[in-house]
Amino acid sequence: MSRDAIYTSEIHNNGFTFDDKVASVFADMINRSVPGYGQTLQMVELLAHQYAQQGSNLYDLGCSLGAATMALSRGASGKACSVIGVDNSSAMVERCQQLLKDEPVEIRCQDILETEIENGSVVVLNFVLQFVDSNERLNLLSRICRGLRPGGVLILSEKITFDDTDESLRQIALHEAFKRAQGYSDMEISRKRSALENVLVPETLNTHHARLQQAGFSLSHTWFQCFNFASMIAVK
Ligand code: GEK
Repeated sequence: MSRDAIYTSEIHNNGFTFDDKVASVFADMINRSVPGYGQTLQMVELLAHQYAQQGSNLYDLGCSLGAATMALSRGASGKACSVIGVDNSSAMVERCQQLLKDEPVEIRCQDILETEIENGSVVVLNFVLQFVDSNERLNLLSRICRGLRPGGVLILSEKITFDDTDESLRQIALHEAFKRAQGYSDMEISRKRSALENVLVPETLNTHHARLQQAGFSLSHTWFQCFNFASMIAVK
């Protein structure tokens, strides 16, 4: 796995994009930046095992290098499901298709706002909705809900914010301590924070749950949280 050193020395004026440089170190970057990332993947497999319905479609929207796509595929094995990973970064998709070339999954280069969701039983948005324009989020979740079979689920993992300023500051400090413990320097942490400004737009758990309800899901709850990262499950 190539080590992420993108923010060690360079000046980044263009914000953050999922280009070839990011794709080439992405596995290392996400593992060392998102506390609990490995746990979310393990549980995507378990949740797919629990909720994948025979002969249905499973979607990993914003699949990057396909880690959650593989978790879906393993979790649903034996149920004749079609597993579809979608990402609009060609750098990610090319690597993903290469990495998963022997796996029974389809990887598409497409904007998830354009992906038709049909006959679904499990849809995953693993740290992706946070990059979607705020005005498009409800529409996307509504389309996902409509494309699910009854009893189907959405697994939604996100970086989150907090209404309480003190809690927010504490959780951000803990996340930064996590990144330092993973070997990132204060300079790298601060450059990455600036690059993600207005690119990754996090929201509170309350906002997410209210929107999931508005989108048509019958219930949702938070099954995981580590500092300012959380994962929810919403059931149609
Ligand atoms: C994982 N889920 O390893 N359409 C398609 N792809 C998009 C869009 C969009 N509109 N917006 C962002 N992406 C993965 C990790 S990373 C999370 C997901 C992170 C894609 C983008 O190209 C990138 O590959 C991914 O969403 C976000 O479980 O970097 O923090």
